[in-house]
Amino acid sequence: MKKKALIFGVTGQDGSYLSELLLKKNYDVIGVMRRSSSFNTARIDHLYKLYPNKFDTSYGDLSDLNSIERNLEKFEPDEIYNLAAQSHVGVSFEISDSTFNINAFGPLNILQVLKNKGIKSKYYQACSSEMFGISPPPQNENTEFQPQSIYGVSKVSAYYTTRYYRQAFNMFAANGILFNHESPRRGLNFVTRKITIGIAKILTKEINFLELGNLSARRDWGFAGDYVEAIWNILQQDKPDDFVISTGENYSIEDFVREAFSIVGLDWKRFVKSNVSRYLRPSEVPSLLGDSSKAIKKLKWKPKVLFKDLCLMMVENDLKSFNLTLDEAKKIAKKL
Ligand code: NAP
Ligand code: F7E
Repeated sequence: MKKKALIFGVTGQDGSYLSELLLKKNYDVIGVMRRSSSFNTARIDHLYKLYPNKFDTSYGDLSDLNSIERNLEKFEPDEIYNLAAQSHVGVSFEISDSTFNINAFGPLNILQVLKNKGIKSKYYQACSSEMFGISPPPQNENTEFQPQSIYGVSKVSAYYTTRYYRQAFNMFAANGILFNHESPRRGLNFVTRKITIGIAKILTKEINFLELGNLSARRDWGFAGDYVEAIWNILQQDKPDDFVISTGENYSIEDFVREAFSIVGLDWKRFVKSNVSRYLRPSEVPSLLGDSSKAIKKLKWKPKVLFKDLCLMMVENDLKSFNLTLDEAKKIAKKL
């Protein structure tokens, strides 16, 4: 039977890839989006056109309980994916109240409505490797949470809230503990995308150098397109459970910079200023490296795109947005 999915956070990186995946699987998809003063649908505009009868959006906000109630009662979805969040760790040091409100109270609001109204949707909660914080790598489902930011703390809260509703009220509520995942649709102020678009801007002389913070932190970077398959899979299990999703490889920010600049033939050291104070965080998560053995075994999931291909995909995409091919970029780089 055809399924209906409701996605909170549909305008974000993962929301757009997950919508595409579900639409290809013949779901009806309703995306909940908040009102914004400028258009925020660039990542999903193609879906309105491609799937006019299967894809639509509805206004709602995780901090607005009435809007959650209205959407859940109106659509009564088979599956709910809560991807909505203030997702920038660095920014969470500056706007901690709203980060906590959206990321921790948001899931509580949704789960309370589901329970109180007796709506039987399956529920997916987007949790994060940031919850592990300073726990040494590798990290898996049994690793202690030692978050280093309000973002991390808010996701720990969302994690336990989801488990609580599952255990206390027998609801199908599951957590995905996803490690960093990137793509050409990644927000411009996350470090990978900042680097790849920075290269295009250096080549087109829009900027002379790129300013970054701490280059020594290590991250386990995967491709968002692969990770939404795991997200979907988590809700297709017989029983609700929690899963770590990662590649099992980690690299430093410096490694990413070096690899990305080398794709166009530039020596990164000439174009990158590091340890720029405005990009340093009051507390850092030094090394994330996921152990996804459980997902590999139970979800039969594994990542397809790894570090080098991910870098190449993102660099090529950002060059393209400046009307440059890789060959043209290499020629310009030789003259810089
Ligand atoms: P993203 O691109 O920042 O998207 C976040 C989405 O949440 C956007 O659609 C945003 O809407 C929406 N949103 C924010 N505040 C909201 C509110 N008050 N009410 C309703 N919607 C709101 O994040 P992402 O990379 O796709 O990540 C998806 C989820 O996975 C997030 O929960 C994130 O914390 C988590 N996560 C991400 C990663 C990663 O590496 N990408 C890793 C682990 C966990 P606007 O477009 O209007 O801002
Ligand atoms: O930082 C360092 C920074 O902002 C990665 C989110 O999706 O993944 C993401 O959080 C690292 C950090 O991602 C700059 O200090 C250096 O060590 O790209 P990021 P994040 O903080 O790991 C987790 C799993 C999530 O759940 C989050 O939602 O890079 N870094 N220089 C920098 N970071 C940024 N943003 N900008 C810099 O200039």
